[in-house]
Amino acid sequence: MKVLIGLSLLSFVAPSLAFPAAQNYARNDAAHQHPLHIQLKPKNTATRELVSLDGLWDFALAQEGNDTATPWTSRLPKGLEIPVPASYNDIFIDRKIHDHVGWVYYQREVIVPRGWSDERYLIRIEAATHEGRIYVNDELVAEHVGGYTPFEADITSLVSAGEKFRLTIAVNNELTHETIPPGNIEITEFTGKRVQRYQHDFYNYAGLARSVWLYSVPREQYIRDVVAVTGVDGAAGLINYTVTTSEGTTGDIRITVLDEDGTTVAEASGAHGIARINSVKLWQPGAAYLYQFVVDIVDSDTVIDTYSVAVGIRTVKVSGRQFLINDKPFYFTGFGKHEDSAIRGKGHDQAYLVHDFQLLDWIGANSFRTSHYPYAEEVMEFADRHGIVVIDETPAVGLAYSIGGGVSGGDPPPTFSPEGINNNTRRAHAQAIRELIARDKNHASVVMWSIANEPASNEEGAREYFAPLAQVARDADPAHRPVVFVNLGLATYKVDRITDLFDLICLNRYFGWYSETGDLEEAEAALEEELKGWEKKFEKPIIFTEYGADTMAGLHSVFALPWSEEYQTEFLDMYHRVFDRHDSVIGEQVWNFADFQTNMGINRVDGNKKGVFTRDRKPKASAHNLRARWRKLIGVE
Ligand code: BDP
Repeated sequence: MKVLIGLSLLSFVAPSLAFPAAQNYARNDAAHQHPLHIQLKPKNTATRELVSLDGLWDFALAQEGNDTATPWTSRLPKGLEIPVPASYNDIFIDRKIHDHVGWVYYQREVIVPRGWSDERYLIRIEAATHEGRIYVNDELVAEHVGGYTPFEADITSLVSAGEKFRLTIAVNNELTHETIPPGNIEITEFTGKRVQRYQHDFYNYAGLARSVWLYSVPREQYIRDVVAVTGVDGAAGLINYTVTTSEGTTGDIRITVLDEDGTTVAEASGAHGIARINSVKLWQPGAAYLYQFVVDIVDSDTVIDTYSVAVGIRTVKVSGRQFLINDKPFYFTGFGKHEDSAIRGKGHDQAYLVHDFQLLDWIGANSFRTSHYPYAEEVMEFADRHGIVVIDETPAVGLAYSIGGGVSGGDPPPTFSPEGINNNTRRAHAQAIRELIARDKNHASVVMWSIANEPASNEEGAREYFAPLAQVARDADPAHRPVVFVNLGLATYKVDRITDLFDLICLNRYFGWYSETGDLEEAEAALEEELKGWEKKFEKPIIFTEYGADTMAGLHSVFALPWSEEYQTEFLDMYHRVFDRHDSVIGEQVWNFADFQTNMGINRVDGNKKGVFTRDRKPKASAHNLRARWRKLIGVE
């Protein structure tokens, strides 16, 4: 077995073995390249109505072995009911559903409110993991590839106000070498089963894990998108804005900015412009302040459409080895997280949302990374309101075949190749970057974009693959936030090929866990050496975006041996000692906030146990140490 320094040994045996066979997998390219026509999150306003379609839906698996979705043209067989939002895998006591590879169907009846006869109305799916199709009665009306960003269907011409229709959402969980994240489907040797393999270390939860909406906007003149880029000019705050409206819009655009008391603090007009707030109150980490940026379309003194976006005014900048928020150096404390809880899988849950942020506050975390995919938009809004800083990540995880090679001991296949991560994967990746930024561009909490987690940045082809993608991110963000990728332990400063393309260095390191296991003295020396190497090579700030040790809650050891709560505590202390010796380190995000589910394998017992909290959010011993350190660091003690 190859010895890999600081490499995470994941719980899968990846395509060591062979590249995935090309999938006979129909994709409607045109459909999945389309951006949302109405980008704004559905919301009740004086001119828009919203009907939640969350609740219990009928559910069925597609016939076995199908490679393409059979359009569903009738009622689903009676029997299974499923909650939306939730991943479907752990809901039923049925291994076939848990392990299913392919399409599933969600179905329910929907009535368009009869008062909507003069409106336009749409179905919006916040996420269908990883591919979704919307059917109205028997008709396919929309399709989307990419499991963590929203899509929509305008159904105005298909169903009249007051009418009932059958809504079916088909969802496919298959991952191929050309999807983001990538994977491959293996046909088992003896029984010929189709099994989903993937390189990433979290369970491939699938289904409708976020909300589904039916909502209305005015029929002809409506707001499609708002971009609000903030700046500061002395004591004043600036909102440089662009409003996009429907083609038929003839009305005037009127902007009103309200403070938290509802007082008008700025006004502007026109589709582009700058709203100026004299004596601005800044959005600060730990002290959020949000203005309502209200956009009206006004025609002959009547408000035709109105929508408001919460805007936090703050600046973000990398300067030398510092990360500045509002021109003050910022030090990140916190975690890489997951959307993960028992039974729901990745299902969005408001109780977990609020409780997780309570725990972040309790422990002194001022930030987290949306490892390894965009989270529900409600999470971003909550972070905006509560002053938590976010590193916002795409679902590009598992783009390194070397990890599987390391585990299996065989020679890994090259990652970037026609049979592996290729031009089609890159197109899907570019799309994932654009959709993330299109959705999250106005969130004050988001201070940078992470376009990939642990790709094979040391391999041939990495630069050709990533240079255009870094540019996609830069072009997509009107606010020009810093762009990063998260570096894999194997891609040390000696062999990495892409770091110069990015604004900061984000390192995931596991000295003392995957290498130097149990030997913190040796691990400390290795970490020190690695950090010095990066510092010498680049004049950029460094964030440790992952470091952690699997820890079995309740396991104790006087020797602080691996897996014990004592080991996790001493392990984290060791990393902190090293960080404190280096001014280049401007952030620490422990892996992980909580234990989470992964594929079962010989390296994982009921999932990944690197959580500082258990899966049901109970603190392990290290939580108390972190709390003491972080609260002091962020100045709340
Ligand atoms: C890193 C990955 C993360 C894993 C972690 C681990 O970024 O997703 O869960 O290692 O091995 O490689 O625990």
